Amino acid sequence: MATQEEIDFIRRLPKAELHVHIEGTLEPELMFKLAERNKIEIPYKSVEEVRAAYQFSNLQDFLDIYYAGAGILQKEQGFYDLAAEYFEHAAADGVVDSRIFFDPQTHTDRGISYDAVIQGLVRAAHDAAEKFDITFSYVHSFLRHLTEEAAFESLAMAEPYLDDKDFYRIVGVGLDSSEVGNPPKKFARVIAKAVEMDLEENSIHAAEEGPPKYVRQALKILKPKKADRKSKTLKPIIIDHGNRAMEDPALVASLREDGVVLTVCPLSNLKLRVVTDISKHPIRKMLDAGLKATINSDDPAYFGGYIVDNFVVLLDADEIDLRDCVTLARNSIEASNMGHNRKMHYLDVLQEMEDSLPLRPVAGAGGQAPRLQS
Ligand code: ES4
Ligand code: ZN
Repeated sequence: MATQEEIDFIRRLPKAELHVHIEGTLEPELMFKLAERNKIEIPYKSVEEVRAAYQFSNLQDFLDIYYAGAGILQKEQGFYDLAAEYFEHAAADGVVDSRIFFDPQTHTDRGISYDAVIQGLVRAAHDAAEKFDITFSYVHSFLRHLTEEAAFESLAMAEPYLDDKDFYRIVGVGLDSSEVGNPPKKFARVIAKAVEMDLEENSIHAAEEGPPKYVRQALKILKPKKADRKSKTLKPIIIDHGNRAMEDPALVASLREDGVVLTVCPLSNLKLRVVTDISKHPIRKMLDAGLKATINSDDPAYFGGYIVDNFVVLLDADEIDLRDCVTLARNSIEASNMGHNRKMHYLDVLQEMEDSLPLRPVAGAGGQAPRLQS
């Protein structure tokens, strides 16, 4: 098991969280509070009963419960409270920048205005930025089980908020929800439209449950066109999850060559049975293949932990050591969209923290990976 000192070390690592769904941060306690405030009946008697219901056998199983939970969010203040609680957790875990997905269609399809959603989320983010050392951006995600047309309609709702980028910080679009049968190419045109609207920091959930070819499709959609590549500073290509890409060696090679960032979510993978056992998690293979993996919490209220817990579950299983933790944190800071000086500062901090660690044993010497004692 990880020692307290090791957990503290991970917590102190400056980290960017690149993959968290704000609706997935709805803790049962807040669920009850909002249900009472909005006079909504929920089919559970207690917080414990809700937590006990969070047993999933696959992604769809989870999504059904997740969308039902999100139905409790009704007003701007609810979205504020939701995000405010997330930022408290994130800051306590050493997150210095959050790239947050939100699912507008989940709310607008039941009559909640886009304005209520985004104003609540953004107000909480600015309050958090004042209170903590944290910056943020929002990613407008499309539900891939719905139609392309619905995604176009949803994208149009974001338009009034795109001019004030400093305030709203909607920086890109995402693609989430039921993956198998809803390949990235279904949304190629709407993502191209988003790019025309200057939404460029896009990412696609791919090969969480779906086949490696979905990652190939996603790369085709996300790769900047040659003309754009020259004129603009290069942003990394981001694939959310990407687990099953590891089944395809040629794909792994191209992910490495293009420096594609993978936003990996270990507790999510365990809870949704993407892996049967943490020792079967692809993170080790990803790191050994030189891929830019990062660690993220996905839906922390549903999967049993925030970002530090996601590092710790891998450390506990000896899939990674503390030097890997530094690498993973460094990958996240490098991939984040924070300002240059801020980025350089955190990279310096990470270097110092890495230098403070005991050296790894020489390969073949039979030594154990270094641990920190408490
Ligand atoms: C999600 Cl874990 C996961 N996968 C796909 N879509 C999602 N939306 C929220 N969590
Ligand atoms: Zn996700």
